[in-house]
Amino acid sequence: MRSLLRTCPLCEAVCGLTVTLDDADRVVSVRGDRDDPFSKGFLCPKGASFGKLDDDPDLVSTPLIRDGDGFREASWDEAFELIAAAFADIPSSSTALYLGNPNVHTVAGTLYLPALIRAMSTRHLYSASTADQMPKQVAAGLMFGDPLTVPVPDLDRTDFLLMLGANPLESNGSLCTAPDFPGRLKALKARGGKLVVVDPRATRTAAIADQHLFIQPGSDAYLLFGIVHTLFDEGLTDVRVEVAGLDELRAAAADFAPEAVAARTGIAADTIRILARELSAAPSAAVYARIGTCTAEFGTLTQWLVDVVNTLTGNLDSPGGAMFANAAAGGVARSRPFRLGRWVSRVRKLPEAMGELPVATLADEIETPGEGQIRALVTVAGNPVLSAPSGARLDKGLAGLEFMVSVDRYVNETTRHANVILPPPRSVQSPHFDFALLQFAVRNYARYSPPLVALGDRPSEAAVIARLAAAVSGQPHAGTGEASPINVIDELVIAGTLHKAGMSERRDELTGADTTEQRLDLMLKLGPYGAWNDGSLSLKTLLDSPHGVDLGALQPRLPGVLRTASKMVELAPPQLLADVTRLREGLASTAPAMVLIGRRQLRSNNSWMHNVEGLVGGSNRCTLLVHPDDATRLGLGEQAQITSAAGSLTVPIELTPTIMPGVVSLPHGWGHAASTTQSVASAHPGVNANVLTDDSVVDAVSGTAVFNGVPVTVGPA
Ligand SMILES: Nc1nc2c(c(=O)[nH]1)N[C@H]1C(S)=C(S)[C@@H](COP(=O)(O)OP(=O)(O)OC[C@H]3O[C@@H](n4cnc5c(=O)[nH]c(N)nc54)[C@H](O)[C@@H]3O)O[C@H]1N2
Ligand SMILES: Nc1nc2c(c(=O)[nH]1)N[C@H]1C(S)=C(S)[C@@H](COP(=O)(O)OP(=O)(O)OC[C@H]3O[C@@H](n4cnc5c(=O)[nH]c(N)nc54)[C@H](O)[C@@H]3O)O[C@H]1N2
Ligand code: SF4
Ligand SMILES: [Mo]
Repeated sequence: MRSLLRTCPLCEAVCGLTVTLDDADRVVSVRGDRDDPFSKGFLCPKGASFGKLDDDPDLVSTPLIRDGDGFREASWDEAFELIAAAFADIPSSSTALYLGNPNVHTVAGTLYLPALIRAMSTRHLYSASTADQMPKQVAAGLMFGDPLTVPVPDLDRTDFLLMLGANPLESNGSLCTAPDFPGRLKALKARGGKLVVVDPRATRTAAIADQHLFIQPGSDAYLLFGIVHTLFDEGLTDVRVEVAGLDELRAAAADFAPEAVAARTGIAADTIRILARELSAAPSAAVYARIGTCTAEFGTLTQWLVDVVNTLTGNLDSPGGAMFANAAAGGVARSRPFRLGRWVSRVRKLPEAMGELPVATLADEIETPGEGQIRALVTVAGNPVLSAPSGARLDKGLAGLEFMVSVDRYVNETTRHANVILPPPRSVQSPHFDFALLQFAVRNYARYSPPLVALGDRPSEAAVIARLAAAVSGQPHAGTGEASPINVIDELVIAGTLHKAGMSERRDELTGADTTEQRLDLMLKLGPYGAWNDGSLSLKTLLDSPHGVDLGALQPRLPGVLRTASKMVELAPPQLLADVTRLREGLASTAPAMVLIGRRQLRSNNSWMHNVEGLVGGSNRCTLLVHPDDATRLGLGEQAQITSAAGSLTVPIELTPTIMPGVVSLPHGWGHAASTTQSVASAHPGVNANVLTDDSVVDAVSGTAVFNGVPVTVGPA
């Protein structure tokens, strides 16, 4: 038995874990690491199940190759030969890549997918981002010049937090890396601060708030514009950073007086005015909005208005307000301002964002004949059949592809369509560093976890992705040692980075057990706290501090982080003002009689944690939340039939007064197919919420899927 330290890879809260392994390298217990300076011992039920997930007997452990209706086990060489041969016959413009959410949590995803993306050399790049946070990134890109420069609420110091469309008591937070988010909210209240939650459902987070406001789904942009209008109207603005576009913004807000948006949002005009006054009067305040407001009709406008309010109230880049983290191994600073829509999708002409096309048009691109029609697909850590809009349509599309490769742990609803499945090793065999999530942390912090268990004869996930990059692009992929694809990629990246920094002679100073660790060493040394910069941080200092290193509270970073051409915060980007016209037209519209929203469940994570007994059942059931008044009015029994423009489902209902009348809520990630190897999940299948979501409806600016505010009809089953 031995106890080792590792960061939890299961959500964005990056908690430190103490993992006890037995002599056969199996995880026997998991505790929160009390000496982690950021998470201080916090652990949620998912983190506690890390061992069960890591040791699930249904995990794929060798490459699988399609064989009739099923799969057979194959060697790595055979699997990659098959992939290389298939891709040699298909033009790269007819190949596509879909990247799922767990890539944000793996070293392989952050450091090696760029090579795979380059190797595929196709415009068909899709990811879970356009079913998630792309509106936030587009808004940040247009306002600050860099889509990764996303401000986060300074949770530990703020006096007033306005939270829209987030439920961190279940999700543990997103685009706001904050271990023990619940504890941080309680501390906010304990120091006399105020928490206001805006949500069509009285969630567990709403239950601990000082005030909860029900809102008509999809109308957050109206509420925020009402606040912006009031700030101008009542002379409450206090802009403390250099901004461009203030006059255009004021003009755009003119039509959105609280009285004009009250009916659309379901929030009284007086309440909106008071919110504006409170945000302006608080010594410090932050507005934070997440998934409920991103995957909605006006997702990007909403994310823009969040930071407009933060700016107008003097809280952008100010302690207790909305601040920018300074990550130890952050991304490379962009040289040119972010641009949106550099190209458009083939079929629906939807805009490119950050090099990606919207996942809401993936099925169109598979189904629609013509040059550039998708014939082959690679998925890495994604389950779009359950996570993308119009999932049933995508399910059919994937079945008809000429060739599909999936890098994934499971045979599931998506990967069952693959010709080849390439499994990553167990989590305990993978290193961990949060390259992406620490850019959105509420405190600057760094922690590195080397693999806890040796790989044995399995390749790392990084090596799998590197070899895949070589195989799909006709490069030699079978080499070992210095000739292995991963080494070739790493040496190129290291040489390029050193050259750019004018430090080419320092190659030999990089330390690490392999070239992946050497890349981390390089990023840390060149980073803001780095040994080759102003500080002392390196791979070695992190290895010497396995509980993690606290790098202090967030510091003001403007104007340094701005990449806009004006070198100012852009308050009125033309691409956003253009969509305000659409928003204005919607002022007069009335909400559909019944709309669908989503929800997250504490012991779940999207589609892939339903195969562990302890994580299914109890409160984690796939039910439709319905208000009792609606149930009576609609004559509902135990089950309801719910129908949208895209599809129809029969689902058990759960009556609760916590949901707004006229709104029903269904969690996503369920709808497990029988023909997978996930024995526990297929015994608790639930229904696929994305049969109901409609891929023809997107947030116009970013192309992001709309999961909240979907018009539906509900009746007895
Ligand atoms: N209706 C509705 N739909 C939604 C949402 C919603 O709120 N409502 N939310 C959206 C959001 S926010 C997101 S992020 C997306 C998620 O969309 P996806 O990322 O497509 O879906 P996941 O269910 O997260 O699938 C993750 C896959 O990665 C695999 N996996 C897990 N760990 C690893 C690993 O270490 N390596 C590899 N290679 N594979 C691994 C799992 O087996 C699973 O197949 O869903 C979106 N879909
Ligand atoms: N336990 C658990 N944790 C997770 C996940 C999980 O599946 N389970 N998924 C992870 C992922 S991928 C992500 S992206 C994050 C997301 O993290 P969060 O953004 O906190 O996600 P949710 O818990 O779904 O909270 C969204 C809230 O938005 C509300 N909502 C719906 N529509 C609207 C609307 O139009 N306006 C407003 N104001 N509110 C609305 C919903 O009722 C819900 O309470 O969670 C991550 N963490
Ligand atoms: S909150 Fe997230 S990071 Fe922390 S233990 Fe739970 S799943 Fe892991
Ligand atoms: Mo997500």
